[in-house]
Amino acid sequence: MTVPVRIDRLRLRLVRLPLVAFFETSFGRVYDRTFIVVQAAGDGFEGLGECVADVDPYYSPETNVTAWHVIKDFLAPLVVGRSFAHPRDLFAAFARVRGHNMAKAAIEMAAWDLAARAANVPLSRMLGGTRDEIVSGVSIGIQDSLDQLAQKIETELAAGYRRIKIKIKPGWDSSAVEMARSRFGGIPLMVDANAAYTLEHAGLLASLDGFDLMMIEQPLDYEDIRDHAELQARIKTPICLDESIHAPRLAEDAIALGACRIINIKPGRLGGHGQSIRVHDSCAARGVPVWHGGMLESGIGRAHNIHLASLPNFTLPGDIAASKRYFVPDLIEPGITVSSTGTIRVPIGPGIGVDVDWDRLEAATIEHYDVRA
Ligand code: NPG
Repeated sequence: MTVPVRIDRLRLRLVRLPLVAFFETSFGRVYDRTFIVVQAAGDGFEGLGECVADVDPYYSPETNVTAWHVIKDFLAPLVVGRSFAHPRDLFAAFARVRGHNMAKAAIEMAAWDLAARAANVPLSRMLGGTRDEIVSGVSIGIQDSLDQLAQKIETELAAGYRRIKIKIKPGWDSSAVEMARSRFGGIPLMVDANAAYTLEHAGLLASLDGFDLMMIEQPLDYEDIRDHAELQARIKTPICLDESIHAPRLAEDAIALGACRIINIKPGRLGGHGQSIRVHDSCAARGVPVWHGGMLESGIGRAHNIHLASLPNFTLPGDIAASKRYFVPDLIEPGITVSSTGTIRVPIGPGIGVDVDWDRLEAATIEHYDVRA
């Protein structure tokens, strides 16, 4: 099927928004989020994308500064003034540029939104989505105390979230899991290490087997696929890979090597919706479930994620939660909401199907840059 998309102009905005509450991973603590919003215009329509690169290169090698540079100087010239038979063709058009998936994804996803708006269909339909609501879980950062963690878990369970993910790092692992299990019983529980361990910690990680976790996410370094395979052979808890999987081929290799039994899909990490669908499909063909990660996105990126997570092999609750957990107000109005049973409705309007509050976006913009044909 062709879904023609033409890009006449790109506008980049560097945006900063304060977070409602700090978020701490094994990389450190953040209080606000700085990111790039891409507006892609063509044929009288405009699509939006959000770049998930951060201020620092701790989660991935990209930062806002590298993404801005790569989009402006290398990627934009490859697409502005051009027509494509389908938005998935943008990734191939970027092939000369190595890496920089988050920069590529921001443009590619804006092109999908643009194409879906021009075709007057919800993005989920164009992506191959099959459900009208998704099941939502939360990611709870590292806290100052176990009591604080307990309070957060209690609040999120009361809000209806269907799975709790606890961030762990050496020194904040078994005690946090033990507390969560003893206070909250058999809740759907998982942990995310953000690559904070090495194989030397295999004994400690194996000791988590007793807690019946749904999975342990990215325990080892992002290049250690073989070590993950060795670890998986030594522990019962399924390993889920995130950081390590930045190309469809790596997902196939990791599964073939037994390095993971679950994969986290984030379109920013993979280079956009097209690459994410490839990973989704190859996992489905291999009987490996996927779920949708989160990168503290504003409502723009969050809406994209919801549409993607409506595909059939997203069978586990993801990290896509309500806007109010992150930004009050969000860049979209109304924000994304979660029902009392932990579900989010997939927007049904054209494209990403949410309304940007342009005054808010303008007020949050630090810098902008236009590329025209
Ligand atoms: O709810 O959006 C969310 C956050 C989910 O834990 C989450 N994200 O490692 O997956 C991660 C982590 C993250 C957030 C990583 C921001 C990098 C930046």
